[in-house]
Amino acid sequence: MQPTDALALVEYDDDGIATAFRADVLEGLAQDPKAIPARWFYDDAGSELFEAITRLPEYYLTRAETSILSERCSDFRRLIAPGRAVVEFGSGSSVKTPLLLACIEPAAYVPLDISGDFLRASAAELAEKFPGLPVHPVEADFMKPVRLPEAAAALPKLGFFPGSTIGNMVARTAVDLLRSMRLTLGGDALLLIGMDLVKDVAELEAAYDDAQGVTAAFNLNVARRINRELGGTIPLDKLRHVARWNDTYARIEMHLQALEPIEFEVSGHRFGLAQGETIHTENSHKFDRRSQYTLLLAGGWTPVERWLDPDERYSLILAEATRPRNAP
Ligand code: AVI
Repeated sequence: MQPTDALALVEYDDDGIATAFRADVLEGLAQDPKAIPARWFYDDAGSELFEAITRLPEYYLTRAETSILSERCSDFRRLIAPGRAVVEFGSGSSVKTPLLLACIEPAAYVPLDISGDFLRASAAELAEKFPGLPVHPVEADFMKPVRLPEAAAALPKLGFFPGSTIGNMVARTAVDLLRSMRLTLGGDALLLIGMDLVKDVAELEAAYDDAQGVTAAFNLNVARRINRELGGTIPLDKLRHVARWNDTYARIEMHLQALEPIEFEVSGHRFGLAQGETIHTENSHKFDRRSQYTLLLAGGWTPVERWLDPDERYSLILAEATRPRNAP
């Protein structure tokens, strides 16, 4: 995974120090412009802050997606036959996943996550809610093809990738992921994927720079984590959270911007930021129908149906694995 992309394998050495974290941070801070991959947001504090973000009035994504999932059950039942193994990419959400599972009569549920702790907790919660449903959690980096447990491998699959997490990846990484999902899920698979939409810039920027400052705390937490885990000396009070729309790439970018010139160390290496210089910490791409279809098709998925929430701010798309055929 190259810098600025989300979600990759985390490797821990014998001392329990995230060697991949150190490598990414040192490499990213040596770059111009500086960047740290967004996946490092999600330590315990960062995951809690993200949960708090999903409840903010400005952060419409989670509520919009949940409303589509609860209102479109009859459509899902029509398009997704019973008996599929639902393979969720990332540990399941306690609200969204049950809405889908209760609707479509799955034969198994397979949550995939790189973090064993989150995975076990959410799998146990799900198993309790759906006592008759076989649950097979798999601890794996889903950015690469994953071998599924035998009991699920024999069933037709429905991939589930909610939350617009695909938007945190640059196009090349998003296409790699979609192609690897197709390998994981098989040629007869379906994929239900959430994707946020391009909209009014003020509304987008507010969603990523909320009045209570929760997103600012989420962004700054990665610098706090560097100080704690990598012997960093980043002066947190000299950094400010910036969320800005990049129209060329159709994405909200989050940055940490230096309020004055600063110097600091990370793992014994010295770095500096000029006043106004930033560390780029996240991309959150937004889509329209055409850009969604182009991305899905490039990744080997043919769109079947697309739903919007009542305010038309967010979309959920059902796609099927594209069958190999000669195209003109
Ligand atoms: C996880 N991901 C889809 C969130 C997003 O909206 O891009 C992460 C996030 N960053 C700031 N607020 C939320």
